[in-house]
Amino acid sequence: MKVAVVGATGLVGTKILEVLAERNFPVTELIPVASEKSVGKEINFKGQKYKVVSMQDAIAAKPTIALFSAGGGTSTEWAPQFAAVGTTVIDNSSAWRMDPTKPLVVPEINADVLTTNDKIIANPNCSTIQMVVALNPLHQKYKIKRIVVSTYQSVTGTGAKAVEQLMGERNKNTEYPMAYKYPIDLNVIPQIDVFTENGYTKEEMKMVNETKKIMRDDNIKVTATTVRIPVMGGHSESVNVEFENEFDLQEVRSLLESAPGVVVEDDIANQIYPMPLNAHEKDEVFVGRIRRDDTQPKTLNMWIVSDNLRKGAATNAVQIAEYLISNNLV
Ligand code: 2RA
Repeated sequence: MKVAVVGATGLVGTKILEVLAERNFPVTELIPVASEKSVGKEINFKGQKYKVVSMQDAIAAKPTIALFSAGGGTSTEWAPQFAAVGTTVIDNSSAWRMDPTKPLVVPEINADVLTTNDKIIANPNCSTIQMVVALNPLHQKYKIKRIVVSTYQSVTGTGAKAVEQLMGERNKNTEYPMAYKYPIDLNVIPQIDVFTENGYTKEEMKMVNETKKIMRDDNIKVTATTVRIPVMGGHSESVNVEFENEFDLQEVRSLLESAPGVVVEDDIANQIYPMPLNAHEKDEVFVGRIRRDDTQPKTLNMWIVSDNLRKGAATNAVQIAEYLISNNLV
């Protein structure tokens, strides 16, 4: 299968290539695409060198699937042009996520919405993906009423420049780019993306809106505070969730232990709980600190950690592509 990776030289694009190789995705021809300045650069895929090509050349090659991670502007301009030649685009940007004509997919939850007509498929925001993977099995059983989430997000979510800033500060280098307005090492920044007129950031509103679309329930109330922290391995989330119906804590644990894509790490007697250090380079969503919120009925607290470059982006996108193949949708 001809597969294009658009944004092939970025953090997520590079991870997409890794995941495609790891999962032995049936790539017969790889078409790496990046900005004009990167055209001609060589990338490695499964021990073979490939030259980065332009968007126009990639479209002319008519790939079956194009995995995009190149920002919203690029996706808005170019995804329809790939779709016009019959390519199915799976896009990591926020450009199409809330478009009512485009599916927003986490395979463990709502891949059944996909049809052969879907030529542009949106990959949800990383912080949304890990939360809904953990919460969906509980929603199915107890029906979620309200979610209060605070996130602790890796600098890798911002990209290579942010990683350079963190490493530069930490190693006391004199030269490094500033991805943030403030120092990030030994600090936390309570802002991810720009502020909107309601005082929330775009990142927070992504969690609010995408959760309802993926879980197909507009009645779910979500309020979020998203924070950038100086770690590499993944995003962490403190989630307080109120249900319509009463739950049993042991049953909650069992539901999570048997949930697709979830690993429960919850043994406080031995200080076992999820951490980005352990989630790094893994594809699962790790859940721990599971406990009842005694301050109000039918309410639970939990801690959710996942590698944002993997399940939060590359792995989820490749899993969508795998679903398309296994269900003859491409
Ligand atoms: C972030 N979720 O972490 C956003 C985009 N990757 O910055």
